[in-house]
Amino acid sequence: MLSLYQIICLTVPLLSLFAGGVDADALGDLQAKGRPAINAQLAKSTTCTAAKLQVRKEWGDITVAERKAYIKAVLCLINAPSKMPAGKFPGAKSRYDDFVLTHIQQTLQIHGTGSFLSWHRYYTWAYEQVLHTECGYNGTQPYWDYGRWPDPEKSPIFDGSDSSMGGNGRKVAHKATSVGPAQNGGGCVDKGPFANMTVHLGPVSPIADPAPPKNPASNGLGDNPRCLRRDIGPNLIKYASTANLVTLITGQKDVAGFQNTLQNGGAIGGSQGIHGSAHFTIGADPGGDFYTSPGDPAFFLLHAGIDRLWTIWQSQDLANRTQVIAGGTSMTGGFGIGGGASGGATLQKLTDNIDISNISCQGVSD
Ligand SMILES: *[C@@H]1O[C@H](CO)[C@@H](O)[C@H](O)[C@H]1NC(C)=O
Ligand SMILES: *[C@@H]1O[C@H](CO)[C@@H](O)[C@H](O)[C@H]1NC(C)=O
Ligand SMILES: *[C@@H]1O[C@H](CO)[C@@H](O)[C@H](O)[C@H]1NC(C)=O
Ligand SMILES: *[C@@H]1O[C@H](CO)[C@@H](O)[C@H](O)[C@H]1NC(C)=O
Ligand SMILES: [Cu+2]
Repeated sequence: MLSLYQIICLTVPLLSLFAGGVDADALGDLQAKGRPAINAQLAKSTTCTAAKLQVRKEWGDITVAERKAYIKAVLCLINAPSKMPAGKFPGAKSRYDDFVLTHIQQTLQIHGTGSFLSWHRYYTWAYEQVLHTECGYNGTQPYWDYGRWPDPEKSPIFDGSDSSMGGNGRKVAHKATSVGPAQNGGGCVDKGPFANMTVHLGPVSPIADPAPPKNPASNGLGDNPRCLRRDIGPNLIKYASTANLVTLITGQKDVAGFQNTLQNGGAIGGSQGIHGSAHFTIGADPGGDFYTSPGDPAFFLLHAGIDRLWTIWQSQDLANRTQVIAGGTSMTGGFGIGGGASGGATLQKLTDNIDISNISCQGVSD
């Protein structure tokens, strides 16, 4: 386990710097503005040095060969056996499912809490490490810059080509959900490298129409084989426009405001916030399930994008924004977004451990 303090100080400089000079957009400008502060910190560090930088890039800025190498590694995880104790979690069939399982089990402790940003940073980093150590991948985790692709079905991420993260779901008749209108898919993903992917875990909190089949176990951890579905369209991603991303970063001066606006919306981000709008842009099943959403492999591009936003926000005032967290230990137990102290949560501390269960990576386990 790492403490929240460690994850913040170890991984910001190592993991979250991004290619310079690529984006001509306003978010890229903020990234460039914050870069000197990060460079200065790197120059002072003996452990997080420039030589160790892993530079993550937007999917649209990597070559087709690089996309295919990433896809190949993800398929390797999907085809590798689970490392969870045999028989304990019947729906954890693959090594990929181990990640989904971990997210399901911790959902209420890692959203709307003090660890939202850092837990997902560590989780995405662990995934990137496992792609390296167990699947021979030598690139970095690509990210999704939501504002760059207002029509996501036409983006190289979701265009259904063999160098995409798969296409939309097949267009089927379906109804609006609680978070937005019916979009352009709704059925099984039938184009690209993840066509015919089988999802095993969940659902736990499905909103998709038509509803996915119920999991045989009430905790969603039973085996429930079904196709990967998506319902991609432009209706929600507009809340994660470049203008809104910039407003988030320039408008929020403390980490509570930053993380809560990101997750909760309000004036920007619609009813679901920028984070939720990106998730529900993938939608359907399991992408639209709060607990099971990592079951869609585009999840990790999405969360590398969240990680990037956090880093850009931090870099605008690095000294004040690196070792700070705010919020409680449980989404439902008080101190959550807008919540007061009640229901048994405590305030999260930087010394609290961050736990990604049995997923071990580079010598760091539990
Ligand atoms: C990284 O992996 C790609 C695809 O497998 C390969 O072509 C390339 O040579 C590798 N690069 C290094 C530096 O090992
Ligand atoms: C998906 O399954 C269908 C029906 O079994 C099959 O025709 C198609 O070739 C499969 N596609 C991929 C990419 O495996
Ligand atoms: C940190 O924030 C305080 C209060 O806003 C400000 O006075 C100070 O200059 C900031 N520190 C740095 C290093 O920017
Ligand atoms: C982690 O692995 C250990 C040893 O295999 C096992 O006893 C424990 O139950 C596992 N934890 C989870 C959450 O699966
Ligand atoms: Cu999550």
